[in-house]
Amino acid sequence: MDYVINTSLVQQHNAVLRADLEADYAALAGTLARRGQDIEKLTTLAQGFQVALPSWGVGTGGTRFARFPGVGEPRNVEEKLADCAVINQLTGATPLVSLHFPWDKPSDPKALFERAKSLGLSFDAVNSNTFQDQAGQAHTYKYGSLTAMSAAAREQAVQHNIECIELGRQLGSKGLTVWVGDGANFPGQSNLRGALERYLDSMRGIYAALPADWLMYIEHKLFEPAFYATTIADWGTSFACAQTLGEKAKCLVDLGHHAPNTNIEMIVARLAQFGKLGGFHFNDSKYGDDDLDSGSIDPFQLFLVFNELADAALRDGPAFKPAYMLDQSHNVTDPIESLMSSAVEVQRAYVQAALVDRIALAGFQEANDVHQAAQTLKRAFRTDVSPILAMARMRSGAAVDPVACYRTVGYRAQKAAERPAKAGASGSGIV
Ligand SMILES: [Mn+2]
Repeated sequence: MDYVINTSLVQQHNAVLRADLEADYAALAGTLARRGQDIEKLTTLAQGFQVALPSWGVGTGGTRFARFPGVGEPRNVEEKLADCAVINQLTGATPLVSLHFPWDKPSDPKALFERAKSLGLSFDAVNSNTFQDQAGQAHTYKYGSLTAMSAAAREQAVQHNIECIELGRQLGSKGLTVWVGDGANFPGQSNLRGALERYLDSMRGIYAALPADWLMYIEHKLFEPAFYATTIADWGTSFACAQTLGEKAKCLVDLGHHAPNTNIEMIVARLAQFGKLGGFHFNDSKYGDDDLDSGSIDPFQLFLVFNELADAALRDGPAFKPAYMLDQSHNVTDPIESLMSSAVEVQRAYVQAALVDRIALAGFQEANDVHQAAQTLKRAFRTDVSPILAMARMRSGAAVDPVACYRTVGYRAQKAAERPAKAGASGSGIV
């Protein structure tokens, strides 16, 4: 395997922090033992956690006002993979990468597959892009893609998705995520029911091209770029479409794609109950689709989402396996640092949710002991599981402190020298 960071540097970093970590770990083990919880089981759980990286997240993102590029940004999909490999090497939690076409379209899919494999990476769901026009494209998506009035534009969008499936198949992917920004900016612009009928008709064409062992993830988003009526605006529409299309169609929950104060964990519970929870795009937000780092604004919400996932896993068993992916835009931080911290925050919520005493919780719910039921969740959320996460990393050969290690080895400075900026090459986006 090709390690991007010299493994001896990671070991040196860990050696410095090892004694402190072991002391913190032993203290937490004692606390958890008094609660009847085995820290070793939690550490094993943490070691098994995986969340996919978005290829578009390793370049600096931007807003609709401006993009302020960082130094040493990846300029092509191979360089994006190298950055993803760093994140995985130091966190031990991100061996999967989600590609976005045509941004990441490889000239030689087999070579890209082999390159990823040599870096210890494989490919999660691939993403299609019909929310912008590509150079030389025959039909514009200005007025929609899968829902466009133009049959030729719709067909072009369907064919692009089918091409994504074919590329993904060659890369070992097992899923296609479809997000369309289609909708209307003004009342009267579009017949609301007609647009959804066209969407379903287009999606049937894509669904028919899915290999037997693939899933199609339908991603909803409340608004933007359509500001009046987005065709797939909410989980209800997404659910209805997934039900209509068939078994292989599932719903994808992007945390930022909801109105402020929406009870996202309840959406998660509903979709899980009816077998349509396909996966997640994790991020955080304050106002809208901010695409901020996971857990940076509302870590309690992230915990409550994982609390529902833990409940669903207990009810549904091993068959319940939603796909975990990050979807963030890093505008003012080093994207590698943000993605490492975000992977750790999602993993933290996963482990905290495993701390919930579900038997006690069920008892408090049964007895209508509202206060203690709420406190049962709070107690798990308040537990600082950092030593568990750090120990899981050390045992997996990753870094005790990923960001500190990353800064020590000087990866960004090295890339700044090796990767002179190339205008428009980043392929970063907000999706
Ligand atoms: Mn998303």
